[in-house]
Amino acid sequence: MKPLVLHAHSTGPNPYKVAIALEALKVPYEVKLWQFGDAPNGLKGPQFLKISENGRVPALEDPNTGVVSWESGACVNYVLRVYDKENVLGPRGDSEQDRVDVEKWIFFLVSSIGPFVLTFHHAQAFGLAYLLT
Ligand SMILES: N[C@@H](CCC(=O)N[C@@H](CS)C(=O)NCC(=O)O)C(=O)O
Repeated sequence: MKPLVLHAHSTGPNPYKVAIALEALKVPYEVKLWQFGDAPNGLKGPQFLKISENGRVPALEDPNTGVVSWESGACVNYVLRVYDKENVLGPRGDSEQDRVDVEKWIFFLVSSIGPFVLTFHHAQAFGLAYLLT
C-alpha cells in the first residue's frame, strides 16, 4: 500500500484530526508541510490551490484510490469509509443510531472544537488584537 499524503501546516491544528485517524488505523501516510501565504510553497499559492481550492489544510491525497479531499471532516470520513472496514473508529453497529452516534461527534469536532482551538491558537500566536482586526 502506498502512503497517503497529508497536507498540513506546522502550527495548524486541523490536520491533526486526520493524522489521529490515520495513526489509530495504522494507515501509512506522509506529511507535506506548507506555509501560510501565496508563495510557491504557500497555501494560497498555485501549486497547493490545485490540491485544495479552499487554500487551507488539511488536504489528503490517496495514491491508492486517486481520491483527493480537503476539509478535516471530509478527510476523516473518507479515511473511516475506506480504511476502517472493521469499525475501529466507526459505528459500533449497523443501525441508524449507531451511525448518528459517530457523525454527531465528527460534526461537533469540526464545527465546535476545531474553530475554538483555532481561535485559541491565533490568540496565543498573534495576540487578541489579531482576532479583532
Ligand atoms: N474547516 C476547516 C478549517 C481549515 C483551516 O482553517 N485550516 C487552517 C490551518 S489549521 C489553515 O489552513 N489556515 C490557513 C488560511 O486560512 O490561510 C477544516 O476543518 O479543515
